[in-house]
Amino acid sequence: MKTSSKTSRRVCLACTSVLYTIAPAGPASITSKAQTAGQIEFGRPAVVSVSFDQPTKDTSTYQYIGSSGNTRPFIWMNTFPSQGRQSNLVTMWNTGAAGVPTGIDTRRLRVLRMQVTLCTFPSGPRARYDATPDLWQNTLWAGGDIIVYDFFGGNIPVGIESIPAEPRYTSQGTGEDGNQPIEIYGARFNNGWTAESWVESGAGTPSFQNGLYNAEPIDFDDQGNERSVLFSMGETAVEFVEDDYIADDNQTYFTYYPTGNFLSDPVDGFNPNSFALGEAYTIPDGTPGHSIGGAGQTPIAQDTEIPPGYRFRFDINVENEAIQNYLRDQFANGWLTLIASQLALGDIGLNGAYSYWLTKEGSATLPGFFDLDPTTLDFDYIYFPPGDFNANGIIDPLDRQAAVWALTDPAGFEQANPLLDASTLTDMDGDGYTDLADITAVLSTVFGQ
Ligand SMILES: [Ca+2]
Ligand SMILES: [Ca+2]
Ligand SMILES: [Ca+2]
Ligand SMILES: [Ca+2]
Repeated sequence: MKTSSKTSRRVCLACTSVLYTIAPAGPASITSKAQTAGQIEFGRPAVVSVSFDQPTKDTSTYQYIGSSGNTRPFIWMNTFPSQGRQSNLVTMWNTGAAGVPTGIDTRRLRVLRMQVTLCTFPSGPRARYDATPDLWQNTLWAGGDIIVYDFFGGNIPVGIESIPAEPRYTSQGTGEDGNQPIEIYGARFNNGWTAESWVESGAGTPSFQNGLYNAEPIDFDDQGNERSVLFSMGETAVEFVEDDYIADDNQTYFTYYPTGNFLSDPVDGFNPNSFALGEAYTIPDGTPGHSIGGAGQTPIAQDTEIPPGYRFRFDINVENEAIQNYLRDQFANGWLTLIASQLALGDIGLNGAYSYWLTKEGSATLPGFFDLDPTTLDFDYIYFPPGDFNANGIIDPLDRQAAVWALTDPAGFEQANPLLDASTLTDMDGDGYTDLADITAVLSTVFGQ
């Protein structure tokens, strides 16, 4: 049972140096050692590993969950029956306190690997597992019976209406319909809030103000533009009215029911680019913070009901440059925020199959039998401070020759070490240009030591 928050930071000290040749002229001569005028020793960048066994702060985008220890991606404010992203698990990580450089030229940092794990609450409703992305058209009304309740918001069924599939609905086949992947996204804060200013205690920061969620999930389109994914599923075209309804018991109820028509102006969705999808995986028995009564877990199959206290693993797509840039920008401000979302079908009676997620408050209040960490985060990065031209992570005399090379032959410099970007390294003040001020800074930083 976890009693305190642990954050670890580890620098790889076993990194070896690699010798590269430095050539007197252009890139053409780099490949020929016979033509080298000398040698420069590039370091292999020290890899820094950071690990959190719980978020610094976590909450839900849905406003009535509170800090009771679980949270649920659910849709209650969407047009139902349909799927929605109105409620998501928001996790905020104080990376600055964990030693990740802040206030930096973000191009000097690169995330090599990032993994998140996320655990379902040990009780509550169950969603089904889906390991693959779904088309947004698959999230629309698939056809079937819609239960009519005794009044808007009521939960006593009084009738059933059979409504065909929404015209844009697309089946993805057996094993793919009726389940949804668990996705990780970035976050956009609204109304002036930030991860740092977000208040968890007491009433805390409200989820919704001035017509906006204070934290909403975002992705990046194929051009790298930020998008909110709150409405990525499109709006269902099932038309409802609130009026008198003659129920199965021949009584008349003033309630909300489907007319049998579809909305005339349905809104299209889009296929979001998640940062990662949740993957079922093996956890050995007895793994601290990842076991129930000492038992770990085994992978579950596609389309099976997700067990209670079950953990998913997410490998963030750091090779995507828009995601890489998001992570860098977050680190520069000292906080990384990630949002987990799983679409769920909800009906007007607020029924549906969805997942409760374990928050840090929930983890802390579980009986000792449930040794379950909430969301966890692990990542590796490299960083080149201004003045470090030979990429060993520090400023040393060997940077002098490398600085001259980067300034006079950037193409050859980059060809010799593809991890390095000469224009980034020579832009000492990070304003996007290499100019006289940067040359002066190189002289004082690298040659003035
Ligand atoms: Ca799928
Ligand atoms: Ca599916
Ligand atoms: Ca150096
Ligand atoms: Ca500059």
